[in-house]
Amino acid sequence: MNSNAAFLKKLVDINCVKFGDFTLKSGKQSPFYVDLRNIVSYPDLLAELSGFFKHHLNGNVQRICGVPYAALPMATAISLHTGIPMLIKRKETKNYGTKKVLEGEFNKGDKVVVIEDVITSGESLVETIRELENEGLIVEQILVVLDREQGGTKRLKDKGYNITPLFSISSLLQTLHAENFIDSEVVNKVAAFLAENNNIIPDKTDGIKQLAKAHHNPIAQKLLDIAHSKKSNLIASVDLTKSNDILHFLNKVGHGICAAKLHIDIVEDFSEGFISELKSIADRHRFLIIEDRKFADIGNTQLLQLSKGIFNISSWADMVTIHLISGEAALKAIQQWDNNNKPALIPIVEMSSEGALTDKAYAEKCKSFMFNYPEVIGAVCQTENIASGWLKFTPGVNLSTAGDGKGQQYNTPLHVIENLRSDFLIIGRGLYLAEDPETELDKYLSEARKSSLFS
Ligand code: 5IU
Repeated sequence: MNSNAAFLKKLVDINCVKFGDFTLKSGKQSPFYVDLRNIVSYPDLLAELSGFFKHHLNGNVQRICGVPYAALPMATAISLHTGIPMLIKRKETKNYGTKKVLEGEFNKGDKVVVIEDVITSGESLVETIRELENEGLIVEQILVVLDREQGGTKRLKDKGYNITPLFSISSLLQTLHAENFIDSEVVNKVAAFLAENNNIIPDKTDGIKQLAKAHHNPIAQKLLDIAHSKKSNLIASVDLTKSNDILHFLNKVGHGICAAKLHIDIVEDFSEGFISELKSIADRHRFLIIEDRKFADIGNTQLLQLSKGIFNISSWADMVTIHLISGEAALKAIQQWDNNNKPALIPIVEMSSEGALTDKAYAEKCKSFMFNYPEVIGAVCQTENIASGWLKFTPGVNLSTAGDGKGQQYNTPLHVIENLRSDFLIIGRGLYLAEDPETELDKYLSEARKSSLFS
């Protein structure tokens, strides 16, 4: 018996691979079951496995990262075997604010190998990779113990990743059958199952659904739910100055946006009637309202600006933008504010305009405290990465990247999604100045839907 066959046989012996009738999480019946976690009870097997991994490892890999939990001991074994340092990716960062996504030392640009136990649709690997890349790591290689041959490996390859499964279910069957450990009936049953389930398409929007469920803030949950059901992460920035123009425009594009962003102080004919019409359009088309007020004063003044004056912003805005220039105390004042109608806060960490003073050091300072406040749901930024689970909103988005001659700098939707890794795209003149905003909206939507929020 060769070493592969002996190893695979041992996996069956210790119940990591079972044949029979199993009900999967999806409710589907499966003739086999794989769970490699039990391998931790067999250090000799773990050591053998790390030998297989080492054989496939690229020479230039600088860090090893296992996907929790099953692959963590595997990554540790490889690290001990090769001397390559390991990183631990936290599983639970989403609800933990400022806690680190990764434990262990690394530099941006380090090449990492991701270790996974089993790949099915590839969904969880896609999420892990995204988080590693958000931290500045380069995913050089992905090594997986067992490919269930249900579409995941192809999915990762199509995305351009170098992924190698050590074994596949078919090779496992063949090997075990050749050694007479399983009979033809089992082989045929599994083969029939694989033929029927060779391309599990993960629910395209499962990621965003999960994100919505896990989010600490109900307004963010609502925004994500809307984005999920409309499959749109577009926010229309409606910088029109007449209330009828605003309402008319939103009636046209409302079906394809998850939020409308306003500057209420530029509306020439503001009235309470305008707000009630705005809200009814928002209800009808299911989108939220952001007031881009960019609060930037001391705590007490901000509370007055939020709730007093003719605009009474907190009575209608779901979200507001806020500068953190006055420091943490101003956020704390909003946190301690006794008001049932508190809008969610979107701090401005970086601005899109040429020569903006929001540099790296400023962004770091903002990020050092803003996630401690439950009202904060994410940030407005350009290049900065936002802690996993918080939302990244990016303005300065246009299909044409020529500036506006007044300092605005534009990026294309695809650049913003793929390179800046933003969750929500804020489009102003690109939409409301278009001759036919609805047709233009479709163009933006088809780009915006390439976001990993929907994949
Ligand atoms: N906006 C920016 N950049 C920023 C921030 C806000 O453009 O950094 I903070 C606002 C200004 C305007 C909208 O209301 O987003 C962008 O409109 P255009 O797409 O028309 O440039």
